[in-house]
Amino acid sequence: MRRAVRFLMALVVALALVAWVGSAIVHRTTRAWFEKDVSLRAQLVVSGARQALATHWRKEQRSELQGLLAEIAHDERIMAAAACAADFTTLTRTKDYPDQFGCADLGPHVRPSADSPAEEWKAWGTVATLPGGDVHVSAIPVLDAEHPLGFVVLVHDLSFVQRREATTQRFMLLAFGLLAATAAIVTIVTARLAWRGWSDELRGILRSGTKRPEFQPILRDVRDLVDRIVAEKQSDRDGGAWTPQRLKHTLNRYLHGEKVVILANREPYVHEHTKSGTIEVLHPASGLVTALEPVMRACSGVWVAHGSGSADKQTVDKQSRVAVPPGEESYLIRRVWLSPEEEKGYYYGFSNEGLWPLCHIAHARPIFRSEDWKHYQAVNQRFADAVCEEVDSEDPIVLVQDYHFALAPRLIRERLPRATVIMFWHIPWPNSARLGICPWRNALLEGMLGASILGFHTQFDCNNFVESVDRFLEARIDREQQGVVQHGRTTLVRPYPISLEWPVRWSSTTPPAAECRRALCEELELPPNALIGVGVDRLDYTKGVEERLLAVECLLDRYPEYRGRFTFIQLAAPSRTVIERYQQYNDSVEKLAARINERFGEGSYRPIVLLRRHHEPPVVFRYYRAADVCYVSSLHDGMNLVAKEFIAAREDERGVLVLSQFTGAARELTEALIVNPYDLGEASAALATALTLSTEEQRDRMRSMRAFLAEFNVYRWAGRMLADAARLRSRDRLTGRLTDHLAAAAR
Ligand code: ADQ
Repeated sequence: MRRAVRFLMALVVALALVAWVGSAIVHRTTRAWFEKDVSLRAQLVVSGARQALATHWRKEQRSELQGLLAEIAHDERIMAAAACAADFTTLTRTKDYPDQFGCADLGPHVRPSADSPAEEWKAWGTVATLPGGDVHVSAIPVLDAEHPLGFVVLVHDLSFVQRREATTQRFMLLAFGLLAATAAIVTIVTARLAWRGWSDELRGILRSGTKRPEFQPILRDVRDLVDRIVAEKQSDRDGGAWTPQRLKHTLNRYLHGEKVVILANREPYVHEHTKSGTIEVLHPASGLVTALEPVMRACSGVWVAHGSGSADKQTVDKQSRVAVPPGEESYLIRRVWLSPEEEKGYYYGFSNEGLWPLCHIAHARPIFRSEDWKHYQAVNQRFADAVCEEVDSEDPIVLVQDYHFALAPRLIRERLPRATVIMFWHIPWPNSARLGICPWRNALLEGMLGASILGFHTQFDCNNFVESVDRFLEARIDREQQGVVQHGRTTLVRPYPISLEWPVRWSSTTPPAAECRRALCEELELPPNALIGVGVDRLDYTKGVEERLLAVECLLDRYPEYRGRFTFIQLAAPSRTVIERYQQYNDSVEKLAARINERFGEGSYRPIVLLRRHHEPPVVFRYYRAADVCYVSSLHDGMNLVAKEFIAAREDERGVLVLSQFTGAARELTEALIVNPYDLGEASAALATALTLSTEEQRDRMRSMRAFLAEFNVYRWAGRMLADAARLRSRDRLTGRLTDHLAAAAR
């Protein structure tokens, strides 16, 4: 209806425009015609009366001439007439003859010059406006046997022309309007009939599932379009920023209260025994947990994870579940227990000595042992089973997290064929040549393709994955849909760059920047005017901690003014310490820090403060807030949430982020100072720039990055992924019903 009104309005405007232009043309054309007619008429009148006129003229019979003119002026359209002598004096004129058309004024138009011969005399006419309306004035020569006697002036009333013009215009407009309206109605009716026929046909095909080959491309496009429109409409309706409420709302709409099951190796809350015999709850240092925990708090459900804390077993119920967060209890952790051999083979071995270095370009050699692989397979099966025990429908939504569970999507699908499994890979995906190192690459790819959606941080990782499938598996790549089709099932491969909750809850409980700074300087015995740099990492060789410390050394080397003033604080949570490579890394970082401190330390000044322990998030946020610069120097990183946390912590819009170009975050946080961490000259120069950046420049950069993070937060990340999954599921449900229906019909 609205569309029809809009169409009619457009039609009316178009018609008005056409009518306006049309009437101007009609006016000009008819006016020219009428003027020509009047001129000819005047000449006819004069030539009809020429004989009599010439006779009275010659005899200078003025009263007879006057009578003749009065007779001519009897014509209803001729208002007045005058007879002018060859010398332009007035011989006679009718009673109401207008003064402005004097013989002397008109004469030169008839006779161009005083000695013009008879053949140069010519009739002349013009239109003039009198108070009563327009008139046409014609001056026509009167000749007597080739000898000019003078000329007659006839003044024609043109009001009849205006009347006729108005009538013609009215008629034309009416005819035109009728024509246009008829054309519009015919067009609308034809279009509606055609549209209805086409959409009936399409609907019929969609409903019946008929596989008419000629319609298949159109149907796919229509489905895509409908999906996209629905998605856009939904997000428009939700509107505004992504918040926990909006995520909850989105999930309620799509999932109708069903719970989400997350499978991740790391649990968000670890219960540990303390030395004093009590139990404490710790937040592990993990980017995955940092990102997913707020999502889980927003949408509830079950988080299936390895129970790794020393007091974990004491805090669960009979089903190995515990409600978290402490005091809030909005979702459950289902803990899975692993034997030390399982943990060694699956976690430390295959996951962290094999897959982790395989996926990161950080010059660590991947180690693949077949015993580790066996454990990896078995543990994946155990976790997949645990997930299947926790679901509450035949087609649940399951979020499988990270490289510890590459096989789980297929294992879950085997037990729950209708599940919508989203696998999110938090680390980079290697190119196919590098993946080729792994003896079980095909099994990994097959396992992951059990998912309905495969998410990576960047398009680059998606491309690498698709290229690997193309190289190693029998599968079709659907580039248009960004998917892989295998055994008739499609796995969408999409980028979903992860982020933080916004605002980060620790930010609101952290004291203001000046206070954090003062407390920190006191604690570390730094002078109040110290320049502070900060790094926050798990102690992992991919994080480039060595390169970072070397860049600080280079800074002090090249810019001596910072010696004694600049202190770099490295918070380093020990990680995977069972693995030899990590022990070596720990040692070499410690040695390096000691060497730099030895070289540039003086009195109580030490340029590097290495705090090698786990810090709870509120403490980490104090460091972020106190710092002048945060340096994230990963050699390769899926995203890197430390960079985003630093920005989130800086409500004061101060501080500078120096960020490695090899992080996923560098693609989003473009206002950071982006560096190649291997290039110590460049990195140290960036640190020096950061320390001298004006407060306005700091503010502008921070403001822009904070605005980005506020919009692209973790609720959006989860919301988009879950909404995509839910849409896939409703489509699968439809297809499932269709298949059942067709199967029943075939029986
Ligand atoms: P991680 O490799 O764990 O994550 P990252 O994204 O940097 O890396 O997150 C680390 C988290 O641990 C942050 O929340 C940080 O505050 C915390 N943390 C680090 N050091 C700490 C310390 N000393 N004490 C306490 N907490 C500390 C993986 C990928 C990343 C990806 C995330 C999320 O390797 O690329 O960004 O998953 O997908």
